[in-house]
Amino acid sequence: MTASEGVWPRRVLAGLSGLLAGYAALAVAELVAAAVRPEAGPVTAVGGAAIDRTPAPVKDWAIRTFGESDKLVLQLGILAVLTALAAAVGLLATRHRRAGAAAVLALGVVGALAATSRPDSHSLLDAAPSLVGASVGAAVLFVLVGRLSAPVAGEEPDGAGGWDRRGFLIAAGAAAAASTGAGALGRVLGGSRARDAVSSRAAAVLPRPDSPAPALPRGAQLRVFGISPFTTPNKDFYRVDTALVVPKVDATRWRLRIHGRGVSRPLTVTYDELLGRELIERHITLTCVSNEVGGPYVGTARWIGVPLAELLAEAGVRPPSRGGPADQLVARSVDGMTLGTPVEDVMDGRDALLAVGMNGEPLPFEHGFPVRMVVPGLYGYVSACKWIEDIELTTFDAYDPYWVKRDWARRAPVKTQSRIDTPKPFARPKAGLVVVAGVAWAQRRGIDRVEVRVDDGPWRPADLAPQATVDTWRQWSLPWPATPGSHTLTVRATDGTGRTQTEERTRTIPDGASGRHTVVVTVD
Ligand SMILES: Nc1nc2c(c(=O)[nH]1)N[C@H]1C(S)=C(S)[C@@H](COP(=O)(O)O)O[C@H]1N2
Ligand SMILES: [Mo]
Repeated sequence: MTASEGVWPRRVLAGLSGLLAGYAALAVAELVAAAVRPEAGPVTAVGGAAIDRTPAPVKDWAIRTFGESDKLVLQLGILAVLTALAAAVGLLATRHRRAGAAAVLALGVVGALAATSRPDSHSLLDAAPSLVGASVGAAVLFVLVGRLSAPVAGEEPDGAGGWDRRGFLIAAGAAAAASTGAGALGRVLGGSRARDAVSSRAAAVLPRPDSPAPALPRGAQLRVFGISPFTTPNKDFYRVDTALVVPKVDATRWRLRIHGRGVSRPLTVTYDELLGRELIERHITLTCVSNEVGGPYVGTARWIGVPLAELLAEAGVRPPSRGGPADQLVARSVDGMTLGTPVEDVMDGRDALLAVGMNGEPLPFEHGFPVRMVVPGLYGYVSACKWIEDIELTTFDAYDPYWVKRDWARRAPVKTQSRIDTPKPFARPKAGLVVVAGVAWAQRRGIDRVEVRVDDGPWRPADLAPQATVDTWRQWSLPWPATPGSHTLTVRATDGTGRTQTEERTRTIPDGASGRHTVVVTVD
């Protein structure tokens, strides 16, 4: 064998050794994570830590650009980086075997630091998956690369060509098979927790609400093709959260704790206890502060839940206006997210809910099963904690929750907004009557008027569907005698206090986008 023949495949095999070491490390790590805590697995932990540390403008951009695929994109990115790193470490190891193994261990330390620094990490044991995985990975690399550089009796020990081909193949095959076995076992074990959660959801039976949602007024749903349905089906409801893996919570083991300042009777409630309480059902429109003007992160559901104010009152909580010492309610989720809501808002008589149901079924996992908060009138990040497990009464001075630490506003009531659903941007309708239609929302204040302007023409009042409640959006439509050419349609809404949506455009950060939605169409 000549040196050149030997060198090329060895490079490739070195890269392959790195990949196999990486594969072994991840598989073992996931197996350990299944035993310790699934969220402590390196990919989830590093991804979560990356999300935590992403500057707000970048996060905003990612939500805008990738929409709800942002987390898939992140995971694919992590895998791509890991693949490149693993191959590089393999190449490094053929020159310096120890350095290669040390590099794998160093990556394990990164994973361990990420896992233990997550807000949902409560134990140093969360470092174990990454550390154990990396140790196994380092050993695999050490052995495989050893085969690649071991001169074998009978072959010329010429340095380049002398290596233990058979030994390498056997070791590589064994490593691949063992890793696959470990990974599969990890999946089975990890899956059992998720299965408990899934069966607890399947077994959940929501009682009929004591106070069902008032029937929608006739005509609340306009018959216009292309308009957002008044009630957003669960499968179409927008999803915004930082969870790389949707938390699967077993409702039979779930508890909610209410404690903190001014809580004279701290409470812990179970899922069954919540279902046994007075349940109310309300249509409420939920909006994300990251929604751009005209954007998709808004939806209306029929939420079933327990009035939160009553539960707080039982715990002895008084709102600041009645002398209570806490002005901020901090909700914490099982994945360590924190959201801060004004206590005054939750207790001022609005339908603030600990929601258990969404459009007639138990909350979907993506939307917070078993229990989430819903508070009409506030953006989701200051009110709508999914997978909630803890409510702490505190003050705005004493504590900044997750998004506030990242420069979003402490208090964020929903801004009056309106959206043109149809025609779509760059549509090419035929000249003649074109129906312009959409939705407008100003939760807590209601919508009084919606107007549409064509190009620089006068504002023309749209026909409003009857208002369901001040907490829901309102559909509107306007027949427009469209003339050929390019036209800009603009919409503006006026809320129940008589204030018209501002023309001034602002970014979503810090407290929600303002400005008017426009759609440009070409009439043929
Ligand atoms: N645990 C948790 N709850 C959360 C979030 C989150 O990231 N984690 N995101 C909030 C934000 S920003 C919004 S807009 C709403 C979105 O709720 P949805 O995904 O059910 O539409 O959930 C809120 N609750
Ligand atoms: Mo949000």
